[in-house]
Amino acid sequence: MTANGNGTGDILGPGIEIVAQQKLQPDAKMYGRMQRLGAFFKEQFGAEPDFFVRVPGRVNIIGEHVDYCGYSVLPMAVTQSIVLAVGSNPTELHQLQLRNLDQANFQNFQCDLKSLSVELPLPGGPAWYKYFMCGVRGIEEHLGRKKFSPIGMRIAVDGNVPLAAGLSSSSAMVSSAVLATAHVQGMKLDRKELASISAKCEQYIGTHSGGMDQAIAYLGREGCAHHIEFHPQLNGTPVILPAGKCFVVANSLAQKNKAASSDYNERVVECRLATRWLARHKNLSNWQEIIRFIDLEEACGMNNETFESFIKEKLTKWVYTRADICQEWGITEQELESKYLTANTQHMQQFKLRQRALHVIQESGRVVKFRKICEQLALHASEEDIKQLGLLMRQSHESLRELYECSHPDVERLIAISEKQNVSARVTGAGWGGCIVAMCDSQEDAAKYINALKRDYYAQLPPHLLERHQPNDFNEVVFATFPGNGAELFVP
Ligand code: NG1
Ligand code: MG
Repeated sequence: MTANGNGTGDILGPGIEIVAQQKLQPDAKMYGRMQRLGAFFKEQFGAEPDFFVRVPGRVNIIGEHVDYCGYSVLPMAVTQSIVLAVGSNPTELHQLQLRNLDQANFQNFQCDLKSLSVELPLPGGPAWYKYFMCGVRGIEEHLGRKKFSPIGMRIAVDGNVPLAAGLSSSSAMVSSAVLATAHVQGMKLDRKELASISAKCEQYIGTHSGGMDQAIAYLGREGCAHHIEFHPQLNGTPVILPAGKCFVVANSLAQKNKAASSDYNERVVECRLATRWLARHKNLSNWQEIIRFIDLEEACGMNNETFESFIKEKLTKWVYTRADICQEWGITEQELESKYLTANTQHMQQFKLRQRALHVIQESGRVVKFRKICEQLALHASEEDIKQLGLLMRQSHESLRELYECSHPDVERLIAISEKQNVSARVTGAGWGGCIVAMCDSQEDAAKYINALKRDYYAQLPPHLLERHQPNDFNEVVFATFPGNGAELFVP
């Protein structure tokens, strides 16, 4: 394998059109990772891997907590990624063997694919390999049990996407498993199909997430963000970010493992309840089946403004109780639990339908505006337009903090420092900790901003955050980021 030789380092994917179409070479960094991971693979399994898969994490620039309501988002792939080295398993034909390069933190895993039908979520909390198994299960389901051959795989994993930080390490893992398994099964899938399968199967972890992360993991392209739409079908439009602008990611270091908490699903449940509540007020006979705001908007021919007014008119309370909902719909609490709540939200007593609905509708409007302004800016620079972008990011954050209640005190400290530096920033990903994304006017400004964050945040870390983080230069937790490519498959 060479970094730039002809043929030997080519990306090919017999059966995977997506990769066969773009004949990329691994860049020097990727080449280095492949070398290290290949050596680890050999040490673990005594053979060379057959191919490598790389799937990036992502940063969402705007459009938070709207994907599962059907609305569009505007993320970009980051350079941090999960890399897999994959080989067949000639001795134990049906065994899947997983090894993580970070042996200290991630235990080995092995299972028999023949007796698979992976029952997910696997018991005992969200261990790393379960995300991988979601991907295998996704392909198994897509093919159907009859066509799925339980071909054993040996896999070595190297990930450098920060964990539980809102940069989508989980989806990078699930999507890499989907791509690797699809390739081993000899399937022909395009990027959108792979993204849809990955989005669907990540739900086996127990989170009722939307499809943003998996979509950008496959559709990402160097140099541009993407406007990803989910309705009426998955579609990605490249968006050129304003010339000169530099996006910075800063990790609060407050970790949030969504799968281990019910916060995320609580929001999903509230959105679904709010949708049905409103659909019922529109006298739609199938109101119980309408669970995404976008479907309601379409069914009633509303637009962003009329939808917002409708919410304000029909969802007047700040807090809805179980009794409020049961009375309005003529159902019992048991019915509420069994039909309308998810497995991990059975305990919910209160529902902030108005606030959640307003956030989603207003945020979805901001995404559309953000894209439009970027397109205008590509034609001619305007100070006013740039200001608008910053404003949209700030409004997004405020809404996530106030209406969606998914910020975190450590995230707020980062936001306050950003405000002081006159930089527009917002929490990115699901929130409750994790990262912020900030827009700086130039690379020089970004460098200054990063220094300010290092001085005012990272140099002052409270003990509970320092424990997990040896003080170093913090370059891995606060960095300028540039849009990278989506998933790739390399055959040495
Ligand atoms: P994070 O927390 O970055 O993994 C999650 C969801 C997205 C989206 C965002 C909030 C998963 C896999 N992803 O992202 O679909 O809803 O939260 O905008 O759970
Ligand atoms: Mg995630």
